[in-house]
Amino acid sequence: MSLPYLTPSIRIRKTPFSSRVNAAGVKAYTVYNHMLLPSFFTTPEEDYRHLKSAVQVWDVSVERQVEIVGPDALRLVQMTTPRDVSRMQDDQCYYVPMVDTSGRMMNDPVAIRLHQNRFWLSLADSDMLLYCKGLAAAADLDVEVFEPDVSPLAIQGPKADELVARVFGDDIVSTRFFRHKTINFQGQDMIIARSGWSHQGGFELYLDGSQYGEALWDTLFAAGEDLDVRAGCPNLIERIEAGLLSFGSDITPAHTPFEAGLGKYCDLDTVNGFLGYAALSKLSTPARQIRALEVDGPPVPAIYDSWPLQDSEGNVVGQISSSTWSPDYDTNVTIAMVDRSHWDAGTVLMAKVPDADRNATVRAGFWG
Ligand code: THG
Repeated sequence: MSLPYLTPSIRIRKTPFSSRVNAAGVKAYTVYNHMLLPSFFTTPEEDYRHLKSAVQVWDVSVERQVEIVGPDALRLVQMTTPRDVSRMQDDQCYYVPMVDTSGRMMNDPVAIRLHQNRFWLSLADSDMLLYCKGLAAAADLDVEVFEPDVSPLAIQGPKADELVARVFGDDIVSTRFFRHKTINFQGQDMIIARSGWSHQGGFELYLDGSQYGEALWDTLFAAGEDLDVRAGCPNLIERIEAGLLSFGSDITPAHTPFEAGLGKYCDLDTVNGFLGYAALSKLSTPARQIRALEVDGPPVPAIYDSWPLQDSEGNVVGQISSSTWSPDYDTNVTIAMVDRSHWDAGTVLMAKVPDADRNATVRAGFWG
């Protein structure tokens, strides 16, 4: 595979783990929240095989945190999301759509409640720090809003529990899905949650202090040598199979959370103080929505621009936004936005793949 170069620059931020990621032989990077995110280490296929059978350590520092702390912290978080965060426990994480006053998606972070008056928003790729600072200033809220020196490191794969047990103990392994506990590393407390951008199981450890990054990385690799622990990263194939949406690709500021398939995180009956409430209430019946589609034929080429989906008369009724060959399901797996008229499972559409027109069948759900 030949790839275009990414020119390094000071503007593109390094992470506390970059020296170790480079030493591990990263083959390609992308940029996310103005920071380097590894794309693959061997090939996407080999990374995928290994992720599904062993354990990987992922530098996901790009999941930058917006910290919101102070008496109005809950109020500010609630202004940004239709998910009701009022009953969130202080060891809890919520997947939350962040939605503007026109009812459109701005981001889809993991919100983490650390204390009653202290939250992190673990961002996808858009500048929500600026939005949150703007709201706090305009509404004269009693909060501080800033990006802390916190960088998530994900530990993912079927052997993630074993690795975490060895390094941090069985009590940490007992953490439930989307709950967090506190570990201590070299005298520094850090949050660890059972979460992560794969369906292979595992944890996200929120490195608290860049100066501990390399030592933390080395500790995990030393403890996991016989588990074949390797450097990894969010994997294109596995995340499409799992139906994990990528903000900026599958969902954009053009879409409502209902179109994004995130209606189950919109608590319009109970939410109080969400700024997009009036607009979003009028948009609760989507005209198009995220779907999993299977595309016929040999492995599809890499996708750089979305591929139109047409009906039998040639009308455009949707767009494929993510696409790849799946070795395990022996087909091309894709994520698309499809019009209501054509979104029922079993509907066959024509995908305008750059190399050929191909049949694409709407599925009832994702693969993994
Ligand atoms: N972890 C953390 N921060 C993140 C991500 C992450 N920031 C960027 C990006 N990923 C945000 N987007 C998502 C998308 C999906 C999920 C998490 C973050 C996710 N979804 C579960 C699923 O679909 O299986 C459901 C979660 C739930 O229902 O509670 O985990 O990965 N820290």
